[in-house]
Amino acid sequence: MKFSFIHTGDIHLGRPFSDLSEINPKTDICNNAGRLAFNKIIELALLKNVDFVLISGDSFDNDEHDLSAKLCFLNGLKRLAENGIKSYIICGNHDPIEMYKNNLSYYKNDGVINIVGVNEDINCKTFRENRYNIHALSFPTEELDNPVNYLPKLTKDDEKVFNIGLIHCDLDKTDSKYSPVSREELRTLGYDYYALGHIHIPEIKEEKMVYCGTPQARTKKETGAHGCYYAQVENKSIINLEFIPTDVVRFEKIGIDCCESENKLEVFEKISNTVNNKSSEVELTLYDITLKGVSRAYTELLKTDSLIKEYSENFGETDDKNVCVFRINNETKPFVNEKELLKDSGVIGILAQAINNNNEINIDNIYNNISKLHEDLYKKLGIDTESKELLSDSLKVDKAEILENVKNELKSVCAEIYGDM
Ligand SMILES: [Mn+2]
Repeated sequence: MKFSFIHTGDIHLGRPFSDLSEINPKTDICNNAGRLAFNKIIELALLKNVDFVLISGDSFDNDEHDLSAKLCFLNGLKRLAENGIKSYIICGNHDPIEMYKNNLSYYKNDGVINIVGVNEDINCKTFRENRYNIHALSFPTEELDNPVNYLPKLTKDDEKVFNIGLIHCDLDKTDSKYSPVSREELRTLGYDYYALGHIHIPEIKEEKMVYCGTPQARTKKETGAHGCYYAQVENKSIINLEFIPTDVVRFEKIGIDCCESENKLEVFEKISNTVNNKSSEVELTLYDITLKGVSRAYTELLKTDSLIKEYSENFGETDDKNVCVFRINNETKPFVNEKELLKDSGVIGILAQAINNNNEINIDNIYNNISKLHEDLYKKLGIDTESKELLSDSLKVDKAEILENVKNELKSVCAEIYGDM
């Protein structure tokens, strides 16, 4: 008893890229990426000659179902059908059944293409085939409660074959509007594979519970490779579960150390060298850069209105490679002369000396020194003895809390001055 399938979902056809507003890198590629990624999945299904394709909800991004998105989806499913590959599709929170009902003439279930809840008055359905059952649950509207309230437990006959749950849900959540469910609850269903949708980052949550992720990332949060899962089943167990990338455009985050950079130009050159030395595995890799470290370029970077705009104008066009910087986040720290800090007569000086003197920072000493500093300040400001005593009493009461605060302050000041310690 052998068969294979592809698990995809969260295709979000029609969804534009976000986070690219400031610059426009190769807009055409980005505009077509979602459709191209879906087409790659269809090609993959044909190449692997799988028995069926699972789509775990959110095929479309919104109720518009614009014509090119509809065409892309329907043509893909038709190509599968023409090659004897069935498709099982559920509706998610972005494309619930009620949206398909507005476009009913486009979507006709024929036993080969199956969109659960469209052309029928149910939202939960079990497809019983020779070698497998698929228990599928669609969102009727944009919200749904716990999926185990709908999905069936297995009968004796069901247990003879491989059982798949096709579910759009928020796993490990309790307060979600989008079909929240715990792993324990899912396990009680006793299925052999849970084809999950809703979360856009691909992840095998545990042996049988898999989020396929979106085949094409659209936002800077969706970093890394995106694709689908290809599964081979033999004798009621999965003998191979493989993640196959299908993305055309990829978001990557990199941190760049600016310790050695004297000015903005040097920072920009470093960014440019870094990204141009990377090879893109896809048509376009979009880099989200974070500048780090203590740098002499700090003030110049800080004063620049839009680093990404300035970088793109001067460095963006020079490369014809398939990499592009789309965001520059400045987290550098100011360069500080340690000797100057040690000479400081205020709190900073006390902290700097404490750090300089000892690896084991003596918090009591710091506290006493700061108290002394305050005392001098009271004298200067002419605060009378009584109110000073009251203040210092209250300080004593909260000493533990104050020390904790000083400790935290100290940590953040250290990180600011010396970089992360
Ligand atoms: Mn969703």
